[in-house]
Order: sequence, then C-alpha cells, then structure tokens
Amino acid sequence: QSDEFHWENYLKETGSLGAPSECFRQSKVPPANEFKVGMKLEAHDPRNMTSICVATVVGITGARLRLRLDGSDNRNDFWRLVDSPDIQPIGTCEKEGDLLQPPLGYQMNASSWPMFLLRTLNGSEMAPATLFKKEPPKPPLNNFKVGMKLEAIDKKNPYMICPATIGDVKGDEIYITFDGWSGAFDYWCKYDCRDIFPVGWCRLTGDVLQPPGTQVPITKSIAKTQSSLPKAAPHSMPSPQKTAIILPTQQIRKSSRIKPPLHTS
Ligand code: MLZ
Repeated sequence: QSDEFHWENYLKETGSLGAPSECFRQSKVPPANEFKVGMKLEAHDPRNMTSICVATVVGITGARLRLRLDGSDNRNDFWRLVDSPDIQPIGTCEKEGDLLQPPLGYQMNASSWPMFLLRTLNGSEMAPATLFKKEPPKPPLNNFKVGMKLEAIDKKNPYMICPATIGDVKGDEIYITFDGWSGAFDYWCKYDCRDIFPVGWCRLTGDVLQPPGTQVPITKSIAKTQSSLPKAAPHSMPSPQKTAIILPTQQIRKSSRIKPPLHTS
C-alpha cells in the first residue's frame, strides 16, 4: 500500500543508509517461527533472570514469541526471538538437575507450587526441541556508525519494532534513537544486543514495523553514514541528525504513514 512506511523511500528522503546486516547479532536469514499459540516451554523469568519458569506461547509475531509465565498474571507478557538463549524445551531444566521455579509474583501460596506445576504441564502441548533455534554468533567488532538506520525494539513498548538511527557510538555501546520521537524512548545498548535488527527485518519476518513518530520533524542527514566520520575523535562531530536540514515533512507524512500515532503513554 502506498500509505505505509517504506524503507526505500525513507532512506532516500533522509539521505541515509541502513546499517549493514553484519553489524548485528541476528541470523542473515531470519529463523523460521514454527511455534503455535498454547505451546509450553521453559523461559528465564525476565524479572528474575536466574530462575527458570514454565511459559506459554500466547502470541506469535514475526520471529518472536509473546510469552506468559504460568502462575503469573497477563500484565507481564514478554517477547523473545525463537533463537533466544532465554528459552528452551520443557525438560531441559530437569536434565541439568535444576528445578522449575514459580514466577516472581506467583499468585498462589508457595506451597501450592509443586501441584500447580504438575497440573499446568499435565496434558499440555510442549514445544518440540526442533523449534528452538541456535543463537547466532556475536559479530567480532562494533561496526555501527552514527547516522546508520535500523529497526529496534522500543524497550518501553517491547511489542513494538520501530525505525531508528544510531545516535552515538562509545566502545561496545551504541545509542539507539527513535525516528520522529523526541528522545523519551532512546537507549544505550551493546552492539550485539538481540533487540536491534537490520533494515528490512520486519518485512522478512512478517512482524509489524511501526511508522516513525510525528513528535519531531524527520531530518535529512548531511553526513555520509558509512566510514565518513573521522576515526580519531568520533564524538567531537555533532550527530548528523542534530545538524540536519529539515525535509518537507508534509511530503514524508503523506508517503510514509497511514495516520498519526496516538500519544497515549
Ligand atoms: N503509546 C506511546 C507509544 C510510543 C511508541 C514510541 N516508540 C518509539 C505513545 O504514543 O506515546
């Protein structure tokens, strides 16, 4: 559809380039998502990463699973890639001599946990081991450069994957800035973080890519995004986003979005 967000036009309009796929800790061909809603698996509790819990797949979105910990409420769902090291088949924990733990915020009395566990697993559909994919290797170096475009998970709204720009690079860390938003969602992360993807990821996986925000005008990069920034003092250069020429935003709006997002949160 002509009203949707299209990276091709957007990169042209903003005079920018997507970060090369080798920069990311993601498989070049996104892993197949063969999970089904209702399947059970083991997952690290995101609120208490040392404990391993039973989780149910409550949704499928691209190469990710929407997960809910059994015995927890429906307000703490989380999302994991099918090649995430945080998930594993039911039985892995026991094989390694560990015990499955109740989730943080387990609704019932702790003494009911062993029986709850038995009941929740009894007759359930357990995700077969073949559905879990191996985590891709870490790229040896941080090759991200300021100004490169990418798709990134909004950590405050983790179901959303949004168009983003590398705003800064410091050692192994990169600063993710969200296009069209004034900074409230931006964050630092390691270059090998699993929450960032090359341009085109969502199109390949069938996940939903959000359109850029409308809070701040989309700007045109004046610096070349690749290899044009001096290696010696990369941080003395203002970021291309900040020194940019303002594009005719009306035109972008028309060609890149259906309707303005709701400013609700
Ligand atoms: N409900 C929020 C979503 C913002 C998402 C921003 N992502 C970078 C809002 O509209 O403010």
